[in-house]
Amino acid sequence: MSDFDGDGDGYTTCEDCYDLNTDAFPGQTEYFEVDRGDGSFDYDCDGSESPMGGACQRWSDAECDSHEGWEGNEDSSHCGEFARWGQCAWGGMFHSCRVAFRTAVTLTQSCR
Ligand SMILES: [Ca+2]
Ligand SMILES: [Ca+2]
Repeated sequence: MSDFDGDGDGYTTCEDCYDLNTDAFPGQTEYFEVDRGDGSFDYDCDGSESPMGGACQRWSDAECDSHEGWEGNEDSSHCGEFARWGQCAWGGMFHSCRVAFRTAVTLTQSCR
């Protein structure tokens, strides 16, 4: 069983974090809007679900204005769901890096 490759993506069950989807394998570089089949968006098998582009909150004051990102923390809570994306801006009542309201659009957050 150790060298079995159920989905035929070239990775055996030892290496493949999900052996029922050819898009899920170690080193996957694409992002996906639907889960891989078991509710997880960890397509690249690194053990976490990372949204494409990152969240505004990941950037400091100095970096914030030069990025676009997702509203909220950089976690998997919006993978596959609609989320706010836009130009990041520092400030507001929370003194943090957040999506500037006027630039926000609603997109499906893709992850890997
Ligand atoms: Ca796979
Ligand atoms: Ca991952």
